[in-house]
Formats: sequence, structure tokens, C-alpha cells
Amino acid sequence: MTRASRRFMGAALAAAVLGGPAVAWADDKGTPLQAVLTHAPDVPPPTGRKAPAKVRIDLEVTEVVLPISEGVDYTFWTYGGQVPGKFIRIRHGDEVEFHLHNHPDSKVPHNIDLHAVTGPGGGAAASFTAPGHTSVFSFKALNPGIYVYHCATAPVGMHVANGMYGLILVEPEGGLPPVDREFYVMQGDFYTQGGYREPGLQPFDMAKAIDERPTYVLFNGAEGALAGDRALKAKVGERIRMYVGNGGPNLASSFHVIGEIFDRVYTEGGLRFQEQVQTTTVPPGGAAIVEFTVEVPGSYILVDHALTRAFNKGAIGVLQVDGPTTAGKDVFSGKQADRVYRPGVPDGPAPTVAAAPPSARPPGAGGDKGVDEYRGVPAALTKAAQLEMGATIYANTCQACHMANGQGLPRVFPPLAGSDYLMADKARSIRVVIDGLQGPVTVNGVVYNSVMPPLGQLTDEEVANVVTYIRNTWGNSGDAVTPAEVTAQRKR
Ligand code: HEC
Ligand SMILES: [Cu+2]
Repeated sequence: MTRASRRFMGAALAAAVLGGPAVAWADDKGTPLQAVLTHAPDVPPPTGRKAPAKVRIDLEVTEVVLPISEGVDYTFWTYGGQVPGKFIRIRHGDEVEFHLHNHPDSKVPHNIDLHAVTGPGGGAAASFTAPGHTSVFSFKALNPGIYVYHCATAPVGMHVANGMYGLILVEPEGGLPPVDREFYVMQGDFYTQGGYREPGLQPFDMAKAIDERPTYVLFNGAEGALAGDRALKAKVGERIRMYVGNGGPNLASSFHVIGEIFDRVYTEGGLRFQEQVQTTTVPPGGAAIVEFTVEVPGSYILVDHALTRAFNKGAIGVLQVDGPTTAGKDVFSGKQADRVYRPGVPDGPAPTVAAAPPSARPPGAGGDKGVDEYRGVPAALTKAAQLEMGATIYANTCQACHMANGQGLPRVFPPLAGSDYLMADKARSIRVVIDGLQGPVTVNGVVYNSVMPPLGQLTDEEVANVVTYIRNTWGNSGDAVTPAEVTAQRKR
């Protein structure tokens, strides 16, 4: 127990014994407890308090230029220096003294409407604050739950579109059930005068905002805020809780984690939970709590399941779950077999050792492509056969993003045709397919900063064939990739 909490418990006890008010202070002089606030994706620790208290919250509004995407800057208006605003954690019944500071460098006044507040405007008028001023108001947290807060200064849509929102958790009595990790994820839609990923400092576009045509839809205020080094991290077996808010201003989120099912969703941020949920709706100005346990290691992609927002406007994040590769095999095997399917021809037994001798093959099986097709046992393929099979895998698996002609999509999907990155390092290009790729990558002098999902469900043969294909098509020329080379990269 820390000294502060022991002191606090003492004060709570004194209040109870003396029959005083049910709230406690940090000391016997009536000093409020200072609330712990955190930047996303972190969440403050549970209050751990068994009684309500007097709590002081200090939140500073700043107007700052930050990257919204690789090479693209935006002037965000923030609560605490980042988007979303700092996470506030208090307890049911707390008496809160709120200090809103507007930095002297701000160009406009701001205020705060907390959905956790009972009272006119959620505190908006009481907290209206000119640059270089501080406003103070108090409220009692009557309702537990997870709530959005946001700026409500005119033009409200613009203040919110610039990133002025965050979450405040009012813990119920007894707190929430313990979990291993808590994360803070908040979606928002952004409107820039330039197109998606058009570089430079991009001003806000009011006309686009009014038409609800966002240029970006983002988690935590920037593309890549939850990818690469900044991906959320957990370990196999852990229980995860995400506080998922939506600042809007306009779009409802269809929040989904690819490859997971939410065991629990506290829908709309209330106290009741729904179970076994695939996708939950989080409206602008609303929030939900989702909980699940991670059984299988790998990358889990967070998306707004309105999927062009995910793949074409930035609403993507990554939860990286680490653990032994053997973990969770009873839950998910990975690909166990890939056999040629021929209607009417029975499936052969699973291969045991090396390819059966040609005499043991049923008539018509194996042969022309150099594969024992009937048993699915790979023999050495000719490069021509690999290219043919690779073309099919490319069309089915890669083309949606990298395009039929391998040219990719400007600023979004890098080209494979003529790609210096692809041709420079064969082993690395195999790993890109198995593990996926995230964070900045430079292809032919252009930086891309996005997320390619891992495609490790492909067999070693399929990866060999598709990488052979992309390294030998559209003017690229390289040697063939063997399944053994893929196996080696998978094992490393
Ligand atoms: C959902 C979209 C998507 C799919 C499907 C996809 N990729 Fe990618 N790929 C990307 C993105 C985005 C990047 C850049 C990632 C980054 O910015 O870090 C990328 C990067 C790459 C790169 C390295 C950069 C370059 O241009 O050389 C290679 C190689 C690659 N992909 C190959 C493949 C192959 C092969 C497949 C199919 C087996 C595939 N990709 C499927 C989106 C995709
Ligand atoms: Cu504001």
C-alpha cells in the first residue's frame, strides 16, 4: 500500500467513524485526491477505493500540429496534447472539482461537455474558457459507466472534428472485474482539404464535414497510432478489456477485432453486458467496453467493419498477441492440408513420408505440373508451373490491394511491379507474406505507412509460388522461391 493510499484510507475511516459525509479527502485539511489521467492507449489503474471521494481533475486544452498520417500534418485541438483526450477514471459517487485550463497559445476559446455529468450542458457553459484562462466547476458522479466527453464550443462540429473528445470512466461500486490488460481506443472522423494521404499541413474542410465525407477515419487520432511499434501488446492467455469510444463527429463505428469474439460487450457503455458479440456499434458521442481472452498468438486487426474506412481511410489498429507458436493449437490449427479437389475422385490419405513412387499413384494423378496432385505431396515444381499457380493465388489473395497489374494504389498500397523493396531481399519478401507488414516502408523512394495483414495461413508451397510469381512478373525478374526457403523463414 502506498503512503498516499494509507493516508486516504485513514481519512475515509475517520469520515465513517465520525458519521460525517460518505466522501473522503486526500488529507484531513479537505484536499481533494488528484485524479490520475493517461494518454491513449493507456488506461489509469483502478481507483481501488471502497468509498466515494473528493477528486480534483486538471485538464489542459492545447492546439497542436501533429502527424495525421505519414507525411501529413493536421492542427489538432486537444485535451492534454493528443487525440483522443486523456482518459479520466473516477468512482461512482465521487465529488469532482474540474479545472479546465486553456493554454495561452490557443487561438479560440474551448469548453467541455462530459456525458458523465448531470447538469446543464454537461458542464459546457460552466467551463467555457478563453485562451490563457482556467475555469473551475464541480459535479457529483451519479451514474457509473464509460462516458464520452467533448468540446461544445461553436462551431461544435469543427471542435469535435479537430479531435476534442475523450473518455471518462465512472467505476461502479466494487469496481469492474479484474483483467490482465486495459486499453483505450477511440475512433474519430477527420476532414482535410487535401485527399487521403495528400502530403503537407492539411487544413480542416468544413464543407466535407457538413456532407459527412471524411478523408480519414482513425483510431486514436492518427494512422499507425496502433500499429508497428505502437501496436497494442498482450500475451496468450490474458484477458483484455478495451474501452472503445467514438468521438465522431459524424460516423457510427462498427467496431470489430478480426479473429476474436468479444466474450462480453458492455453495450453503449452501460452496466449490463451482452455476450458472444462479433461486431458492436459505437455511435458518435458513445462508448462501449469490450472484453475477451486471447488464446492463439498472432496479429489481431482492429477495424471499423465498414471496411473501406479500414482499408482506405485508416481505421486500422493491431493487437499483437505473443506466445509460444504451439499455444492455442487446440483452438486454431493453422492450415493443415491443401489438396487438389476433383469432384468424384476420392481424397487420398494424408501424406506421411516423401512422395510415393509414380507406380503407386492412381492413374491421372500427379504428372504434368510436377505435383502429386492426388495426394497433395509436393515434388519439385518447374518455375513455369510455380508461376501459373502463383498467378491464381495472387488473383485470389493479393490483387484486391496490390491491383491486377501489380501497380498498387497511390499512397495506400505499394507497387509490386518494379518494386526495389521486393527485389532487394528474397527472404524479407517471403516474411512480408507470412508475417504481414506494418509501419513505414519505402518502395521506389515513396514512403507507405499502412498495414498488410499476415497471410501465414497460406502453405509453404503457396507462399513459394506467389512470391515466385510477383518476383517474375510485370518486368520483375528473379529466381524461383522454393517451399524449403519459406519453411526456413517460418521457423526462424
Ligand atoms: C489488405 C491489403 C493487402 C493484401 C491482401 C496484400 N497486401 Fe501486400 N501490402 C499491403 C500494404 C498496405 C503494404 C505496405 C505495408 C506498410 O506500409 O508497412 C504491403 C506491402 C507488401 C510488400 C512490400 C512492399 C512492396 O511493394 O514491395 C510485398 C512484397 C507485398 N505486400 C506482397 C503481397 C503479396 C504477395 C500478397 C498476397 C499473398 C499481398 N501483399 C497481399 C497490403 C496488402
Ligand atoms: Cu474546443
